[in-house]
Amino acid sequence: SSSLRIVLGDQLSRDLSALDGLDPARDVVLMAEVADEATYVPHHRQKIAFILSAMRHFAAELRAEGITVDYVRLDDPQNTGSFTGEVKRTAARHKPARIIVTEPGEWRVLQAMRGWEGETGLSVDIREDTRFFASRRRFARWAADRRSYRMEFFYREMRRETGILLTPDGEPEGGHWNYDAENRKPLPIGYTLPKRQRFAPDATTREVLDLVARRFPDNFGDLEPFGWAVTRADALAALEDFLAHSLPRFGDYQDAMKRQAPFLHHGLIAPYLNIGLLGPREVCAAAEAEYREGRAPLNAVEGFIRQILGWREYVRGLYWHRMPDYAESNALDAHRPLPWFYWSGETRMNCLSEVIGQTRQHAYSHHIQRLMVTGNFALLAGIDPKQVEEWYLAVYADAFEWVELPNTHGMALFADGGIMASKPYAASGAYIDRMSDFCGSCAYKVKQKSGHEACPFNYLYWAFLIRNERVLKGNPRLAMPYRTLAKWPAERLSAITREAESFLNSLDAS
Ligand code: DLZ
Ligand code: SF4
Repeated sequence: SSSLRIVLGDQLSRDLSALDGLDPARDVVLMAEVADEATYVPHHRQKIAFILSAMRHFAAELRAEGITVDYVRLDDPQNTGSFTGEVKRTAARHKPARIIVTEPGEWRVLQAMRGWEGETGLSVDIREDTRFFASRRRFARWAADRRSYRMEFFYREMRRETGILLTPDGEPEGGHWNYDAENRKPLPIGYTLPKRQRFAPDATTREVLDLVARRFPDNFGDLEPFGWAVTRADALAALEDFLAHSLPRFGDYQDAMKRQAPFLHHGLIAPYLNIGLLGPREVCAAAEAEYREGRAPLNAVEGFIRQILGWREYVRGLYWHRMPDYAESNALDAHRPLPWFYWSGETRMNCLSEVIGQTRQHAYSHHIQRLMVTGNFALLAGIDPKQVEEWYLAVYADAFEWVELPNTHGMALFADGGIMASKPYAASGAYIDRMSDFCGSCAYKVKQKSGHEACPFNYLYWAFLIRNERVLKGNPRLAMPYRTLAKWPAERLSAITREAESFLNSLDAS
């Protein structure tokens, strides 16, 4: 009997479980551009264009194979604007015997999917997303009985299970699991960065860019220049470009930041992985081959593979393991509204205006900028986690809730109280100065601790520790700064708190 197969905008993989066993003679694939998905957060315009264009290209590839695709466009007058509405409409049109879909990347969509049997009267087969190394069950088995989940241990199990970067006797390649200590170098002065391959929009992408310009004139973010790959073939070319020119130095300068240099040696493939144009297995295998063939050093390859085999799998496991409660915690009781400059980029703090500017231009900024600049500021300022999370989910082309939420809520904001991170990633201006060239041209002085010219990160850092003393003081990884604080007279502490409050109160909320 016939089945209706559903492919969501972040499920653009030919080996998707929802397409397993598809019979082109009888089955129909539904792909729908729906207003709900474009508006549940105010996405960056490039992110919307990227997803819609990739969806249109993927539909064309399925059709070229002889598969029937019912493709609903955003501006179709019949479009109901929601997944559920489009599933009902398509089911009524084709009268399939059942519906087959792959579990989605967001809790809210899974809730909707669970209502589809009731809505359509058809059986709905929600299949596992087999594109990940670790199933949700596999992660749950690891997480059972643990109070906190440290990525490093999960990652070692993944290495053991997959054999990636192991010696023939099952030991970690090179004798260590982790080479992070080698991966924290600032960029040398005058260093020439590799040029990155970008992809010129074709006719399909042009049409989508016009659509997005018309429908979302006021959303955050530049629409052009648009340089993302929107097909698997181009995503593979982007991967090749990264492996050949950027991977060898990826490790050394993983945490470095530089003005006007948003990409450095980063992979730029998270958007492709997260919508399904590339798979994590092929990406890890390709990176491992670079090491085995002697084209890239171990610290780079291990660092890169850890992001995918370790981090990416771990955050996804944690998301499904802890949702929906995970999103609700607010361990540091943070309630300040998101400052308007997160959207406008208008701030005299140069690090923030650089990173937000890159984000606006490219719907991208690299991990250390997300963690240690925009994330660190939100942490120190005590911004409401929900507002910060909405911003991260909206502005990055790679952001879907399964990956965005744990990274923001747990890693950047410590809002989960330490389920993910063993300490808050709080840092003063000195860290940003060491890892970037942002401070030299800043209106503030990074070495100044107080006064109107002082780098705000400096007093915000101490004010953060003072404000959260009750929750954080017992944390062994914060023993050093709390010992320092204990030596300061009470007037000094209250002066820091006053200075931080008055700075934060001067920021316009969004
Ligand atoms: C993010 C997004 C956007 C902007 N638009 C669509 C769309 O029109 N159709 C679609 O199928 N998916 C879209 N997506 C991706 C979905 O939001 C994503 O599948 C869910 O968040 C589940 O991960
Ligand atoms: Fe950022 Fe402070 Fe450096 Fe300015 S001085 S760029 S605010 S860290």
